[in-house]
Amino acid sequence: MFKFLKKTVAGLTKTRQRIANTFLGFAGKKYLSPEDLDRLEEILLQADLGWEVVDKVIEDLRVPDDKNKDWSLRFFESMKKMLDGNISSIQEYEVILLVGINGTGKTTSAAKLAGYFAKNGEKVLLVAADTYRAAAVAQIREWSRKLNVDLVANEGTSDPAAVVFDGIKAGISRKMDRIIVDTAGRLHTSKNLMQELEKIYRVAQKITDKITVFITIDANTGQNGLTQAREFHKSLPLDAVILTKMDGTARGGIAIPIMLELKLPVSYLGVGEQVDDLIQFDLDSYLKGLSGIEGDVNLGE
Ligand SMILES: Nc1nc2c(ncn2[C@@H]2O[C@H](COP(=O)(O)OP(=O)(O)OP(=O)(O)O)[C@@H](O)[C@H]2O)c(=O)[nH]1
Ligand SMILES: [Mg+2]
Repeated sequence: MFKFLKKTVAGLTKTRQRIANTFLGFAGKKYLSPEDLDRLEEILLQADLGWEVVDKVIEDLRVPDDKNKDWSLRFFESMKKMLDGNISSIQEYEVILLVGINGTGKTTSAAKLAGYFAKNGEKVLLVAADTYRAAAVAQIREWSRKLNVDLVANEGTSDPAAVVFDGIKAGISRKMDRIIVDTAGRLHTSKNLMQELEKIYRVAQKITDKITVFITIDANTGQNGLTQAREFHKSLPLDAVILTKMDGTARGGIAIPIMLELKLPVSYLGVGEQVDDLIQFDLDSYLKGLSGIEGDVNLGE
């Protein structure tokens, strides 16, 4: 568990830096001046926590601190109060479909998930349903070799729905615990490609209803990630988000508006390019990572 927290904290380094420094600058203050609050507001908005959340946090922190509590701890508590009960989790079924716009980390996340499940002793099958680029199949084939998990691919077809159909069928008949389907990147504004995705989902559903759909969102894209999820959701029911490239961004607060505004759980964070750089989302670790609190927090409960 500690390692888990450490990894989340490390993955949020860039986002945390300015937030934590701001709180450090408030050390010893009983109350925050209007300038302090303005500064904090700006920093939190830059981290993509979203207006609604930032507004509430600022209101909470406006109240003088008579117990001399750390401001970062008060931030943590305020965020936790807002989020507790507002975060759902999902069941992860045997078929996992990864969707999202180009370059957001679908293939890498498919590989990371395959590695994660295989490590837990599950039988995993990867399905290469990105039929647009030969390099896409090569990329996932390379991962399947590295991870020593099975792969279904068909370079002879340009219909991804056909590959998905064959892949899921093969996975079920081979009694796989997980069938992880990598799809091609597509812009939510492309009508044809979104229709193709609808078809992929329809075809998968003909075989099983035990499908979990993850959208990968690159944390660097900020609020645009919300639009991507909203638009994809019109074509197929998204279950949860994998928020990728958290390691390289100062905008890692975006998980919060995703969960509060879209009501979509964030299930995993991508924190690097290696197979182990995927962590299950855990609210406490995430909030500690953001606020700069490390180690156990005693909330006096
Ligand atoms: N630093 C970092 N890089 C990542 C992460 N996830 C993916 N990447 C990198 O981002 C690039 C794109 O990742 P892919 O997995 O190929 O993205 P994709 O969504 O499959 O791309 P398309 O299939 O072209 O749509 C690669 O160079 C990955 O190594 C992450 O969590 N952190
Ligand atoms: Mg890909």
